[in-house]
Amino acid sequence: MSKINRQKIVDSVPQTGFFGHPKGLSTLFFTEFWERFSYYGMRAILVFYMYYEVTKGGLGIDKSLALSIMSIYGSLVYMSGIIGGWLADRIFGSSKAVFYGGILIMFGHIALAIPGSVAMFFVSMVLIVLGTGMLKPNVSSAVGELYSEKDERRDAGFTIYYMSINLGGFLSPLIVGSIANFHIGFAIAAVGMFFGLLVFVLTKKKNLGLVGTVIANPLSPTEKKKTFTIFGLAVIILAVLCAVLIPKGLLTFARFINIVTFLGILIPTIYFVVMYRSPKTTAVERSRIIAYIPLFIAAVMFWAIQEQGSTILASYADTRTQLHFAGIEIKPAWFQSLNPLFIIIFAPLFAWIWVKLGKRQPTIPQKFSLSLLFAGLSFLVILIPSYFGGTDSLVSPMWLVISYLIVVFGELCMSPVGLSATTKLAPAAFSAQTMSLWFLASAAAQALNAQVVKFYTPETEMTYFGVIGGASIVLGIILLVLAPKIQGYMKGIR
Ligand code: C3H
Repeated sequence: MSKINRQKIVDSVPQTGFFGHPKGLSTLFFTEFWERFSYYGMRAILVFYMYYEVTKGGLGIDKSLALSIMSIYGSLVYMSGIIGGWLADRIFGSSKAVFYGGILIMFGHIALAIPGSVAMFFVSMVLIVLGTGMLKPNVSSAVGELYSEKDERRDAGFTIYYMSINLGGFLSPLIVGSIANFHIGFAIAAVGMFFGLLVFVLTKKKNLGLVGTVIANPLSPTEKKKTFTIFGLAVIILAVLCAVLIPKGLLTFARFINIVTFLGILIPTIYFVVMYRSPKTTAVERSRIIAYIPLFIAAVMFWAIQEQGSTILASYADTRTQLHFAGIEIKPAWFQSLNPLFIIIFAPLFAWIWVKLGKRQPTIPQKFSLSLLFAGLSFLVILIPSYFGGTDSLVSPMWLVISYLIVVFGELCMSPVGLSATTKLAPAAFSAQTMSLWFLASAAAQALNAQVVKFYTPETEMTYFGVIGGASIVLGIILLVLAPKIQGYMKGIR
């Protein structure tokens, strides 16, 4: 997008009206709040819906398979952001992408709300994966469009926006998780997305001005024709392959999970190779790409542990934790609210610490290393009750609370730093795709989790948490040792 276009967009937005920020931030805040409310509300009960027996209202899927499906689901949601970003950049602009994405998501939740079968579950999964891929990266980039390049409120704007994500992620597991019937829970998620769409449609004209309406790099009519032909052919080939391979038993759940894991690793690798070898990438930028690789690997390790909060730890909450505590009956889904609650409480503290430390604050690689140490500790701490009480008796919910708290310290060293590091380290010719690259770390992490979670059973619990937690700590230490070297490769970026 040209500089003139950028300024024109900024000028079309009322520059105050939401906590001293552009008014458009309120539209994006509430749209994302409701989208995350629906997504995380759904995810808080989905794992239980999959593995609970049919008599208890579930689908009766094998637990280990259910945990893998949760992971590939999460991975695909982040991978599809590449398609969503592309559609916005080249065909209809981010505003329309957000709207269409929201519609797909709402129908995805409606599909789950209808008591049905495993088939309905997969229809919903496709709708939500595509819808979120269209909505999420485009709402995030719209936040960036609200501010001029020199506007100092930009970082604070992103922090407010991060709060909307976590406010949605905090409230919905409490509400959706308290409903005894899964389908009513999913219906609440659908209503949430409906409110998000309503906010977006009713306020965008007044608050967002031209934001999201400019197509950054539109396809020419010939390119459009070619793209639609390729896309149509790809859909037909995929449909035929599924129609042939599924009945013959050649495309099973397990194989599909393996394919997604493979893609989760392949796609970011291709991104790196293409960026590194591109003639548009300068020597300094090549050095920064080298620096970004260990940071990306660290991010994959971190998100692999953090995301197990909604799979392995959710199952741990359901089957290994005392759910009657201090006279209250705790719903297992409520534990999903802990991470966002701690983020809301501690994000301002971390922001304050970094400002206070100023130039003495840890470097980007050091912060990434810290986040791995915290992530590792969050798994090791769960070994304590098993070590002293064995894996047969139920443990106090406090252990999970402590684990979720520790991982949040890591998240606050990684998540806000990661996005800004990505934008700073990316070669100029690829700057538009940096948001997708960062989300791909999450996609790769969950693609790997789809394989890793298969090793979790109550019997293997201690080895499972010990090995993964230990691996994260070892990687964190290696990163700490390499930090000065990585910093050198970053060529002046801090
Ligand atoms: O969703 C995002 O864009 C980024 N994720 C976050 O901000 C997380 N802190 C959300 S917490 C979690 C993924 C969902 C909570 O309902 C739970 C992790 C255990």
